[in-house]
Order: sequence, then C-alpha cells, then structure tokens
Amino acid sequence: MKILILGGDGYLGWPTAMYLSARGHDVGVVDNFAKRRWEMELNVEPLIPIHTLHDRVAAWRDTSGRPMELFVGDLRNYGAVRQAVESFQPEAVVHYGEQPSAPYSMMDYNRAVFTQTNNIVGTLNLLWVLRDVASDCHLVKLGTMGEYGTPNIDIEEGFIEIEHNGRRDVLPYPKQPGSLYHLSKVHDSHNIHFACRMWKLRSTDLNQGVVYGIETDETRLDPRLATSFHYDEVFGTALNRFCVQAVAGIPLTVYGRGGQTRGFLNIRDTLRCVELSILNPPQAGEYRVFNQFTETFSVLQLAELVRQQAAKLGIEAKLEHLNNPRIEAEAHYYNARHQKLLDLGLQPRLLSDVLIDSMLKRIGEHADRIKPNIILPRVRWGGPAPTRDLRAAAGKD
Ligand code: USQ
Repeated sequence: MKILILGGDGYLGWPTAMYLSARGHDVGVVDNFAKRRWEMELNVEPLIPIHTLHDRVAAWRDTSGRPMELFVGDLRNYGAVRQAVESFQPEAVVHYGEQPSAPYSMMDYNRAVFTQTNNIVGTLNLLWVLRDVASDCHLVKLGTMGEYGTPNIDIEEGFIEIEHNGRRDVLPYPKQPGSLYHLSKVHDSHNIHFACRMWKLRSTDLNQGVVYGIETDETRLDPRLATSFHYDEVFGTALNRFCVQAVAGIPLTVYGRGGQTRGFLNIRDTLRCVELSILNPPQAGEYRVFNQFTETFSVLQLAELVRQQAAKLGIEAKLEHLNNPRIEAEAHYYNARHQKLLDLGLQPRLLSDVLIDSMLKRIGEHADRIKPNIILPRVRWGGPAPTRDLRAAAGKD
C-alpha cells in the first residue's frame, strides 16, 4: 500500500515509516523539521544523537534496500500538502505532524497560539487536500487519550450512548483536556469528524496514551536509524524521563501526589496499532476512534517500578514529590475502554522488568550526554511561579 507519514522526522513518525516500509509498503515521509527548531529554542536535544532525515532515509535504503520518498514541507501551507499528496498518491496518510508537547503549549502566549494554529490549521489543510484530490485516502490521525481528561465515569472509544429526556443517541464523548496542546487535538477531532460527515472522507482517530521506549526492530538495525528520545521537561514523557533520571542520579520527578493515572503503551505497539488501522480501513464517510494504549498506571506506580528495576542494576533511585506544575487531578477515577485495537488483533507488549532494564542500560550508554539542568519542571500551568519557587526549581537556593 502507498502510505504517506506526516511528521516522519519525529519520535514516532520515523520508526513508523521504517516499520511499514519493512513490511512491504511504499512509504513517503513529510516533515518541516519544526521539532528540531523547537529543540534549539529551548536548548534541549534528544539523548541519543540522531541524523538528519535525509541521512536516515539514505541509511534506511542502504540497510533495507527499500527507497523512501522524502518531502520537505509545512502542513500550514495548503500548496505544500497538496503537492506531496498529488505527487505521492497515498492510499493512507498517517498524521503525526503536530506540536506534541503539553508543557510547550502552556509555556507562554506565543507558544500556545503557535501550538493551536500549527496543529489545527495543518490538519484542516490536510482535510481540504484530501477532499480536493484524494477523497478515498484513509486518514490515520494521531489523537490523544488526554482529549477525554479524567471524568468520573468510564471513558468510551470516541462516542457514548446518552439517554436524555426519554430519547437516546450516540454522540461524541465529552472532552475535558488538561492543556492547550491536548485541546488542539480535540479541535482536530471535531474537524475530522465534520469532514467525514460532509465530504465522505474516511478516518481513524487514534487516541493514544503516553508512549515509552527507545528501540524498535528497525532502529536496532543500524545506529544511523535511531529515533529521537527526549527526557527534558518539555518533550520528555513520564516513564522515559524517570528512566533517564534514575541513570543520572536525579530523584524521580513525581508531580504532586502522583495519583495521576494514564494509559501507556510501548513504542512497538504504537507501530502495530497504526498498521492494524491501515490494514482495516473504515468505510467512506466513517469517522472512528480507537483508544490506543495497553495498560494504565499512576505516575507514582511508574516511578516505583523504575526505582525497583534500577535497584537491581545497583542504582539507588529516589522519588521526589515536586509541587505539581500542572493543574490536574492527582487522585481520580480512571477506567478507559481500549477494546477495538485488541479486536483487530493487537497483542500488547506489556511493560515488563525486562523493558525497563533494557531502557536503563541503553540510556546508560549515553549517560554522559544527559543535561541535568533541563529536567526539573519550570513551565507552570497557572502562570509564572513566585520567584522563590523558580529559584528552588532551578536548584539555585
Ligand atoms: N508527570 C510527572 N512527572 C514528570 C512528567 C510527567 O509526574 O516528570 C505526570 C504529569 O503531571 C501527567 C502525567 O505524568 O500527569 C503524564 O505526563 P507526560 O508528560 O508523560 O504526558 P502528557 O503531557 O500527557 O503528554 C504525552 C505526550 C503527548 C500525548 C500524551 C498522551 O507528550 O504527545 O498526547 O502523552 S496522554 O497523556 O494520554 O494524553
């Protein structure tokens, strides 16, 4: 199948491109390298050095013998999106091409506006391009479990049956996201649903949980194929950060009480979920939502798991409950359905000691690159902290 990956330079986009290419699909990648610019803005970098996308595409051709077409373009530019779609003629588009960080979106006014403009306009352009020149193409869009927030009832997969004043309907599940980034994905979901209803496009919205892991079968083939793995406060996510903190001898940064519960999944399962969605496309006009995670953990449970596993390697990791920089429930009900991908054949790779152990070892190989000063949280959901707190967070008191 011809598959175009938007955001092909990213943590998930690049491994997805290789995974699908290795399975015989004809893959193209699109990126404008925005993530690399945000990294420079914030003076952060991935733990493991990564090559340019051009070089990685060339390294993939050397390693696998399979070509991959590369398009450099900004999704906010309708013409650039149209050019890539018209030239590549994809049967499926996998859309990872968004600003992915909640803290980045909450950092200041400009970055909040940027995140929403970038994500929502990029997706809207894509919808118009599909409408105009590729209406049969299946849009596989990366959404987020964070669209739902943490309601005090079970979370369904995209839709909920409601009885109101004696009448029943199946309606989009209510959304209460916890950051302007997560909210950008909510807006995307509404636009995609609209496009499916109005223009008979077909789309799968993958409401993904927090992804962990460094390696996939393809990244292992050659050091030049590594993916970008972040541990800083802005682009790093919980488990990945805890593993790096353990190796660096920095207390694991549990925000608040640590009862925040989320869905998590292994990076390898991300690739399989995307593949399963592509191989089982929706009907024309159908908008479907899959909740894409395999297990739930509280932040405190995760930190404990990392602490225990690190101890087996002779690393004494401590946990520290920091003042929560975010505004979120720290103890709450959480029961989210995640059945549809299992029904399509997903066999979850659950978080095991072995995985944490291999992550700690892999991180250890690059321990000299860890920058301790980019780990503590500084972005505060409620606005700047009192000067005293900022100094404490920066370790200057
Ligand atoms: N947390 C800590 N300590 C840390 C980092 C995070 O306690 O050092 C807590 C946060 O307060 C939050 C939870 O861990 O309660 C998850 O935070 P995260 O930074 O790991 O993930 P999040 O900001 O939710 O965003 C990440 C990805 C995003 C994706 C989302 C899926 O960056 O692209 O959409 O996970 S989900 O969380 O299911 O919405």
